[in-house]
Amino acid sequence: DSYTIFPNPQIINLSGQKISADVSYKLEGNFKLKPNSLALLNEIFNVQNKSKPLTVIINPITKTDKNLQISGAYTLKITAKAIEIAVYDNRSVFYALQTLKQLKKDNSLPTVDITDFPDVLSRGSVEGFYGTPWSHEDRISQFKFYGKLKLNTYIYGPKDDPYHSSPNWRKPYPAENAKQIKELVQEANNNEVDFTWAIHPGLDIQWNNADRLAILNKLEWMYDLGIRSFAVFFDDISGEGTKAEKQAELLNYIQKQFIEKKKDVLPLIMCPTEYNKAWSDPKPNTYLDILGDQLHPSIQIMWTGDRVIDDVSKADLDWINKRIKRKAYIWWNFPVSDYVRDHLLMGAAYGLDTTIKNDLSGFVSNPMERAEASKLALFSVALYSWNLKSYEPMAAWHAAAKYIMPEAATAFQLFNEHNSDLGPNGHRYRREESVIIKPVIDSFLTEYKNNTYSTELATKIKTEFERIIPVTQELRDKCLNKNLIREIDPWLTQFNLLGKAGLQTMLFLEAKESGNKAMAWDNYLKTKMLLDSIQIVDKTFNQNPYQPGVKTGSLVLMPFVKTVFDEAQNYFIPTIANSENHSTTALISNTEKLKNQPLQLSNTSIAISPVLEVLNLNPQEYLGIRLDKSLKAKEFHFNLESNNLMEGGAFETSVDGLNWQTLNLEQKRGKGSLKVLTDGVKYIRYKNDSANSKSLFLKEFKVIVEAE
Ligand code: LOG
Repeated sequence: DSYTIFPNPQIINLSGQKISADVSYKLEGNFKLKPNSLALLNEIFNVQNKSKPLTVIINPITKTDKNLQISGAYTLKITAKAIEIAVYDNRSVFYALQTLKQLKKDNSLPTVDITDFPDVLSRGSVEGFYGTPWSHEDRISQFKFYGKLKLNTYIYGPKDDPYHSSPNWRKPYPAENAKQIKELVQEANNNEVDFTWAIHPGLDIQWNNADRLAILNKLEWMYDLGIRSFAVFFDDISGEGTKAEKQAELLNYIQKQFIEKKKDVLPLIMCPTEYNKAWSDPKPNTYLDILGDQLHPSIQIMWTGDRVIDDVSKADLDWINKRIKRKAYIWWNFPVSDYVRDHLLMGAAYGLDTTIKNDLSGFVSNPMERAEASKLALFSVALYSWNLKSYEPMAAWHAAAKYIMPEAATAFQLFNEHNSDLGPNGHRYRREESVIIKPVIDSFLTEYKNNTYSTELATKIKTEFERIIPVTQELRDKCLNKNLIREIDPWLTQFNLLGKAGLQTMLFLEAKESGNKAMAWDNYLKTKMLLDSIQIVDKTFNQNPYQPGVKTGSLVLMPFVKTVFDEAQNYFIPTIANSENHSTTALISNTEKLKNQPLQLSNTSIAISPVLEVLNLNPQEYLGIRLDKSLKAKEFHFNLESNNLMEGGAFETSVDGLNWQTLNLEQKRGKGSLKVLTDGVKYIRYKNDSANSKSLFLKEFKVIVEAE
């Protein structure tokens, strides 16, 4: 028999024997169990069968092994005579029993000797995304999942909770929210999860006594709700709030006046303003060094890597740890999708260095606003952060699909395989997708362009589309987790349509190859209808104001279907091909931060994809759009959320990109629009003509167009 335990124990020796677990148990030893562990014991054993109870002995760890001096560490020895468990703390008992539960198969337990401990002290998630915060039910469900997978940390910090951030961080939660938070802390405790509550005061904090008391008051209120772990976030702010000395002073004040006085709270965590290398000042004695020198040594500092969204490597950690003079607490921005909201991030969790266990103090993942779907990636985070060197991303990804949806694992895996990449995005973070079929598609297209039709390759591609079509129905029918299905439902609809459209394109090619023009025409029309349906789904569901729509198979499968479809269109009606012409449409800007920001293009509009974080425009910097020469600008809509946009700043248009005219327009707090634009305008931009840097938010920058 083989036993797979998630996460993988550090040392496990199976001796090949089995004992019955269909019996009751008798507790011995001198470690007092908490109700959550007692409940687990009662679940594992058959308490009705009192005939020959198994002796379960639980004692504190006596071994001097340094590895076992960490919360959650345990040893577990099963022999024919007894189950002996040694523990570091309550969490250890709970984890030893989670392992025991996973070892139980067909009412028996293997005789085994396990020594187990986590590589990373704090492991879990940071609910730190923009968008709709998780629901109460979502969070409860997360904690149950974390308990089973030995994740011990949840940091509460949804950007769009007004009581976590501005405007209400100074105020107590309304009664209903407070009640829910109390319940959540309970549920977290039951699952040995530390519930960390974070405050995000930096958007409007004043560095005065009133505001530091406001923070202490808020932390007190949260303490009264049961919170015993706290964080202060300074990410995504500008102006006064960003000063390193002031932040350090405030945090040290909280450390002295609150953390040290309470005695029963965990070390304070902070997220810096410069939370990744790309956005940090590289010069010595600047922001990060100031935090490193001045912050009380027991305060943990979060870090996202070389960039906002990035892999995690030894070199990054060496760089940052030296500056902050402590081990970084990793805030991993995966599978968060708040900057690519039309995509689901169901890919494998790869890009994580497996040699850095001694270089980090925590590892938390920022997930998607879709809580249940995020469990796929969080499963891998649990495996990685518990036992780095045994982590294999692909194996973990497959295991995750089986763990989360045993009732339809193969179908779920296929869905995940084709819903991994993010599409082009300002952070330049991409994931591989459709890796099994991609080489087949590439070879097929190469041969096809050389006028060779490979029946063998075509059949393989067709089979893949045929496998995709029934996945949607299967998942909707079989999946027991209804919330998961609700979250991904529009993508399921789209995935089915993609399968059908793909199949029709392959049938088109077959018919064309065999010279059956009527059949080819029929398949072309069917493909067209399916592509129209895909378009309608994209314009109907998930209509958020950032990246509206529903994209599936966007890296490999969809582009393939479109390529073949264009081919078909050209074959029958060459004149109507390429109705949307955006060939020279582009974003124009001289600021580094927008270098990779994508445009959102349609037949009727061009928009810069909104940016979530503050954008600092230095003097003379601009941002705007160039229209393709075939297009005429009709209207202009913008929202740059700023109170001083027009003080030394202006909107300008140009015909040639060289000579610029100032636009006269109405705006309020950086928001406005203009109905008619002069004929011939091909460029439109906002420019900072002042002597100072300007902070704004790129919420909307959109030109309505029509063909010239
Ligand atoms: C925010 C975070 C957001 C994420 C991805 C940090 C520390 N802060 O760029 O709230 O979910 O990136 O968009 C962030 O990552 N800012």
